[in-house]
Amino acid sequence: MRSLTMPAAVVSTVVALSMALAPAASAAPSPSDVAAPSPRTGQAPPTGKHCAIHLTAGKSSVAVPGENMICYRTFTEAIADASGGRITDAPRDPATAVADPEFDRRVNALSQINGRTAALDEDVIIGIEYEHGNFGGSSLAVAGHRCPDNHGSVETTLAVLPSLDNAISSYSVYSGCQVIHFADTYFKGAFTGWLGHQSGNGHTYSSYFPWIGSTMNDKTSSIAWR
Ligand SMILES: [Ca+2]
Repeated sequence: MRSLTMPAAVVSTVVALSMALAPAASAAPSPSDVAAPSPRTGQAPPTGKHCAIHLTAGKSSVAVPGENMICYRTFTEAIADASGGRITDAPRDPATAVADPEFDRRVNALSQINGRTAALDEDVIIGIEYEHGNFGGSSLAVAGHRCPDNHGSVETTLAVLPSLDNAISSYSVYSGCQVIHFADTYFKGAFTGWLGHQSGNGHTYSSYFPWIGSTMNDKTSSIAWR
């Protein structure tokens, strides 16, 4: 609001008028999770918490903080961790990264290591979860099995959300995987259905979901990839 100098009585009238109009404006559906794109995208300081969890072979589908999951102040650090040190210069916030086709290409390229396809126990980023709509706020980057079998079997599971529990509003899925979100831990309760590219089969494409939908918004407590 501009700085105004006017008599107190006029100010009171303006305030009263504003208050009278306010209910109609606030009654419009406006999910706070749908973050407006920042006009300063790329310039904003990092906000929130950015975690990386590894769910590859022999590791639990439950996080053990400090063992298979570490949280950071920037998305850059979380992606460096989740990618096994192969992507060290991702943007500091996830919304900027998602808007960059090169970031998408590099995440999907993790499935190829020096010209060969990654083994199932090698770190591949299979999904990223976000606190707000349009990939904003805090994030959780998940390293797990690539999805090699045309979605025939579940490859990676996260039975209890160690971060962003009941807080996910958008998500992306990589490395040819599909993903399903459940409202309760251990894959129970309401769910989204399997979503992502129609055919994985070892290919390296991604799918982006800027809004998980009102039914599941801020409810996810477990996730699986296939
Ligand atoms: Ca839940």
